[in-house]
Amino acid sequence: MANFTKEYFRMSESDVALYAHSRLNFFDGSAQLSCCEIGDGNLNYVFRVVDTVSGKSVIIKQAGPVARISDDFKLSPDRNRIESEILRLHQKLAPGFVPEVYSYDPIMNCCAMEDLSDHQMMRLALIEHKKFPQFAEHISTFMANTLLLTSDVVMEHKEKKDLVKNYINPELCEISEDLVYTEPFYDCPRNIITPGMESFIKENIWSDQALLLETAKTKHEFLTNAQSLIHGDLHTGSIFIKEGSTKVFDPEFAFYGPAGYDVGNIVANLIFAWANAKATILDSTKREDYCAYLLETIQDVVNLFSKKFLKLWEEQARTRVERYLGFKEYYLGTVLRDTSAVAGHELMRRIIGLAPVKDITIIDEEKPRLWAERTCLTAAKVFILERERIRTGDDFVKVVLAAEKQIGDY
Ligand code: SR1
Ligand code: MG
Repeated sequence: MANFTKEYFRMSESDVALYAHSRLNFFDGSAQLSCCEIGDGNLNYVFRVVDTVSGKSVIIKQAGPVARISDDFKLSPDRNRIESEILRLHQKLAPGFVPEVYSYDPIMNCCAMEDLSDHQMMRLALIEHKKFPQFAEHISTFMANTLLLTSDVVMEHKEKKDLVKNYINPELCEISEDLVYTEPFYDCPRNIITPGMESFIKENIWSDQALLLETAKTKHEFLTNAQSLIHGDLHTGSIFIKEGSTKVFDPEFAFYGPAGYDVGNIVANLIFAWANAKATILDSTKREDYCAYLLETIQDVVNLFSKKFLKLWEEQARTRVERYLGFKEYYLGTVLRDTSAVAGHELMRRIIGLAPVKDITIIDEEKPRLWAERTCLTAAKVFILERERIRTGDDFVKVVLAAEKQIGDY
């Protein structure tokens, strides 16, 4: 029988069923366990274990030594510790918005957590054109709480520095430094480019010196601004959702970085859903209705986040310095500036880089697909170049509508 207490190995489905029986204090002795690998992410192995007698179930997530998407990425399994600890911290800071973690195992580099099979991955739900009217409320609370309450605005500075140390995450950060901030901006062999997009990308992205200069600035902001303990990969594939419930998971990229990184990722991924809807819903009334809902959601996410961030600041700012007149508005302005830049980077890197998103790759007709990619890249440029003026929900939506107008119909 496999020994789970001595040395790490990558578990098969049957190993995981045995592991759940012998190592988790979760199932009865009489349980009949079945196990299935259900992960479709780029990095890890995710197993669902079900007791066919009682119906009880659990998720076990194991980190491998290399990424699933490519052996190029050798990754410390410490990411599983970071993920388990951050989920527990997020549960304290934003109760109800994360799955419950039952255990973390530093030998097998795996954690056991709540099975959210009654929810759906948000990206897939948006591709099915479902609406979630409470999402903006939920995610803005999650982001305002987790980002402000882990910052120097609220935390005692030495305690905050302890967290900076504990969540140093060099290998996962390197992935974002390369895939988000570097590779989309030159003809990198790892980039995946849709046939028909080559000349658009060369002319509009790789040859634009002003844009390249701004990406150097935003990359160094990401490298050096230890502002908040960020989720670090807050796209719609890191969210489980159902009517009335939003659960954020997968915080293995967490580290102390710019708060706007999380907000910008949410905005960009809602724009991918919008581009998908524009390109795939044939009925014009349904299309315009769903697209309007997504734009309104983007607007609400930005505006509600700003409102909640300022309110929480008033309630929780720690010292007199943070209460000087005008400082909180100045600080929020820098977070929104970074939100804009990151929205631009996320849009670029999912169209040009190694890790595309299904919202776009699922568009199988050529013309709408090229339209979606060009529109996203056009908006992305503005988000990066004009980030100093983009501050409100309305500003974000106007960038999307202007890009749509500029590219025209497909
Ligand atoms: C090598 S990992 C590629 C991407 O998948 C993750 O979800 C992150 O977004 C990362 O950039
Ligand atoms: Mg992930």
